[in-house]
Amino acid sequence: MKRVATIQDISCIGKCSLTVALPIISATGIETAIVPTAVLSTHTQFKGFTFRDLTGDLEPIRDHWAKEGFRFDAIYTGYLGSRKQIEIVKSYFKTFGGKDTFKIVDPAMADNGSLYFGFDRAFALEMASLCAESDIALPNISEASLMLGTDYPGEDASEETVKELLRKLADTGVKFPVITGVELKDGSFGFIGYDTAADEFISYGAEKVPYKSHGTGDVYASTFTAAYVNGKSIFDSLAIATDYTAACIRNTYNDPDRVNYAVNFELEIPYLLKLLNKI
Ligand code: PXL
Repeated sequence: MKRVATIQDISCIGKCSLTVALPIISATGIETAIVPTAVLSTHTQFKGFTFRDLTGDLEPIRDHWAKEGFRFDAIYTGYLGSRKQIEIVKSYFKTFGGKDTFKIVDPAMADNGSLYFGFDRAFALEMASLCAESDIALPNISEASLMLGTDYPGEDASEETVKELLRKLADTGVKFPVITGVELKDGSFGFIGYDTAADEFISYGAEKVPYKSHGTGDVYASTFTAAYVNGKSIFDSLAIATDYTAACIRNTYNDPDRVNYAVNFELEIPYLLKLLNKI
C-alpha cells in the first residue's frame, strides 16, 4: 500500500486541513499518516477560535518515525501556524524527502488578496522558501502574489498575469508552480501550471460555479496528492482535482441546508473514486 504523510492543523469544525486531507486521501486507498501542527476549535475564519500549538511535538514525531525507518511516497503540507513550523517541515523534507518521495506544498495562508489571521510578510516569505523545496507547489492567486511581494491582481487575473506570476515563482526556485482558482479565457475555472523542466505551461478548467467557499484549496491539494500517489500523471492529477473540487462546490451551491464555512466534499467522494477508476 502507498503511504503519504500530511502535515497541517486539525480544525475541529471547519472541514479544512487534516479533516479534509485524511478522509480524501484514505478513501482512495492510501495509508495517510498525519502530523497535526495545532488543534483549533474551528478554522480561523470564525471569531474566538481556540488554538493549541503543537510545535513542540513535531521534532519528536519526526525523530521517532526516522528511528522506525518509515518511508513515504509523498509528503503533503498545508496550513502551518508559524515560521518555526515551516522550518521544522523543511527538516521533515530532509529526513524523509528522498528522490522517491514526492513533496507537495500548498502554501495555505491567504485568500482574496489577504493573509489569514496571524500571518505577516515574513511568514509569506518563509512559505515561499518552503515552496522552493517542493516538487510541486499549489498556491492560489493571493498566495502567489503575497509570496512574491507583488500587487494582488484580483481573482479575475488574466491568463497572462497568472503566467507572469508563475514565471516569477519559478525564478525563486519553485520547480513546478501551479496557481489554482484561475478563470481561464474560455470562461472555465481551474489552474495554470508551469513545468520548468519542460519549459511548458499547462492548464485545465471545469465549468465555473458562482459560489465561493473556504477549504476548497485543501480539497484541491488533497485530491491532487491522492490522484498522483495513485499513479496518475501530474496533469491528470491536477485535472481530477479540478473536476472533483468543482463538483464539491456545485454540490454545496445546490444544497439549501449548506454550511457557510466549507464545502460538501463528503457527498462527492463516490465521484472522486469514479474519476480515479476505482469504482
Ligand atoms: O483552509 C485553509 C485553512 C486551514 N487551516 C486553518 C485555517 C484555514 C483557512 O482559513 O484557518 C486553521
